[in-house]
Amino acid sequence: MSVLVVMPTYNERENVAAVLNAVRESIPGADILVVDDNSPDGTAKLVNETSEALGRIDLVQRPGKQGLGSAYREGFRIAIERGYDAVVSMDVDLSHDPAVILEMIRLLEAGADAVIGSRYVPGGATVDWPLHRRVLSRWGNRYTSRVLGLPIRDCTSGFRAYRGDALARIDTGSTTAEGYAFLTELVRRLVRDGSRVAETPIVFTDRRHGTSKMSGRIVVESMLLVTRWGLGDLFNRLAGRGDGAARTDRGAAAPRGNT
Ligand SMILES: Nc1nc2c(ncn2[C@@H]2O[C@H](COP(=O)(O)OP(=O)(O)OP(=O)(O)O)[C@@H](O)[C@H]2O)c(=O)[nH]1
Ligand SMILES: [Mg+2]
Repeated sequence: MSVLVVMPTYNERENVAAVLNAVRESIPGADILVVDDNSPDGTAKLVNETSEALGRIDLVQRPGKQGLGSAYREGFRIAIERGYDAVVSMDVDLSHDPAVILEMIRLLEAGADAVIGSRYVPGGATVDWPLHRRVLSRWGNRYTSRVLGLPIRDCTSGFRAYRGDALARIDTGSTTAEGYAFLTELVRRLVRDGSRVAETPIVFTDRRHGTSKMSGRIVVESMLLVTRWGLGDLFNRLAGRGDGAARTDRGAAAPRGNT
């Protein structure tokens, strides 16, 4: 499979070179695309230097901070346009272990349309996260799965692999969420499309360098959007329209990886 690893960056100067090197080492055949929002800390300069050393690293530079959702929309648009078989997404703060990418690609080859690196399946974990982040993520995910009827335990993990054709089918360009709600928006579309979504365990480690971009606004956006989507589904079901429930035509949620 031809693979593109898409990485959004905002002020990741202390992490970006290490992540790029680790990805190239884990999966030497993969191309890399960094989407940077004019990070004031000079992340882009480090990407260019690393690119000269490693090759096959593209950088998209945007004029200013536009959010995680927008960065992925841009990265996925390019991935689809270039016809990659598989597209990987990951954070650039060393929270996601690039060694897992190979397992994700293996699961795509075994028939999954998308693979989510999941903290909430057996074998998955979060390490070093403060209690409030653990509680927010765990209960946020429980709420999300329940309200949207999604058979997925970690809807907000940004560490994923998708088949390029599955991404193209769900029209990622028309998504609207700005923050990590974008990740839920994609899972919801995949499941409704009938895509096979697998989860494979990951151990998520809190960033050691740089600062978090999580904000109250992004959390509120996620809660409001999930609630709005859930109410919309409920309304459609009550109104007798068939599009309210999660569909599983293509066998969504199976296979479940090595869980
Ligand atoms: N291009 C771009 N990247 C972003 C933006 N916001 C966050 N990122 C990147 O997206 C990845 C995930 O970021 P977030 O999920 O917001 O969380 P985070 O900043 O890693 O926060 P913590 O995990 O709490 O440390 C990281 O690589 C960030 O640098 C943005 O507005 N634009
Ligand atoms: Mg992070």
